[in-house]
Amino acid sequence: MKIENFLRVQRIERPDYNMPSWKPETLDLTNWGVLITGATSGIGEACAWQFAEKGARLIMVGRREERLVKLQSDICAELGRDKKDIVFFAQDVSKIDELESFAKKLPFDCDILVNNAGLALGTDPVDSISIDDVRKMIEVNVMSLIALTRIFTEGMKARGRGHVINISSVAGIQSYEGGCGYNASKFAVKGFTDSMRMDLAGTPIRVTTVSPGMVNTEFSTVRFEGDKGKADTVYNNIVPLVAADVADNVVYAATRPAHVQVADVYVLATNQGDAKYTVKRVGENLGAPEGMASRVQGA
Ligand code: NDP
Ligand code: 8X3
Repeated sequence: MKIENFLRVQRIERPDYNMPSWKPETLDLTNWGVLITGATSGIGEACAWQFAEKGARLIMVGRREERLVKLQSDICAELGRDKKDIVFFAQDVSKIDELESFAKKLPFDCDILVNNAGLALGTDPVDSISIDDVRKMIEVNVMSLIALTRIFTEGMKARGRGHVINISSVAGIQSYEGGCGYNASKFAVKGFTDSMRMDLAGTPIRVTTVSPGMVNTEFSTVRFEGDKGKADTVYNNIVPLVAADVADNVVYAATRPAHVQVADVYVLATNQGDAKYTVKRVGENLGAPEGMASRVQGA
């Protein structure tokens, strides 16, 4: 439908749009090319599944090639998709000098860029933080995201469609002790994304940040250098988000009608009030009064 007609139908000729039966027309992602960085685990992997389920073509990126091989074959088998539409590249996105040539190898256009690859390293205070670790966080969380955005927005602009979805964090909204390197990187993501949204305001390209709180993925295991026991204490006696919850937010933003730009999705676990200082470890009933736990899920 032409945009003029679409707007007329949406805004003028649809007297029923306040009725309970009205649903927004969602964007059909069939054959849209979605590039997801950090698709080998956690939020990126969950995004791959949910975008594939919507009919999008995928370019899945990460360093662990064996995981990408398996993910490609699992998605194709489970969803009946063709391997030529669900492709992967083993690429370290922090190798900024390689990204231009990486982009030239892609078999189809990137219409939706999900800048998800990222990590936190350590919880040391500022006077003992490892500068090497900070550099790694800035390179992956910030520099690669900026470089990939620079590379792909040019084509999106020329083709007249596109969406950049940057995975930020509650850590980009609120700082906490022991987070200075990671906080710096995620505040940078937020600053960059808000600014680029202004740069692209005159185009059909939409720009979104998704800013989650606690999500139980490999994130904390990476942060604590593989110490799973330490990682598990982060999620002790609290029901955290899972990767699919965040992927659901990402796909929500991507599937809104073309004139709707979800600027930011800030999503926390129910028993989390902020990044670290209001985390109520009240267990599986989410803090419902004794005997009322079954009501939590809507029963
Ligand atoms: P995971 O550790 O499960 O996933 C991180 C992903 O990033 C992996 O696929 C990893 O792939 C990829 N990655 C890391 N470094 C590189 C690199 N140099 N090149 C390419 N890919 C890389 O964590 P999450 O899924 O939780 O994290 C995803 C994003 O969500 C991150 O940006 C994180 O900061 C953010 N986030 C996470 C939260 C949480 O509580 N879990 C909360 C808020 C935000 P590989 O190692 O194979 O390269
Ligand atoms: C990851 C969540 O709380 O460790 O972005 O910063 S947190």
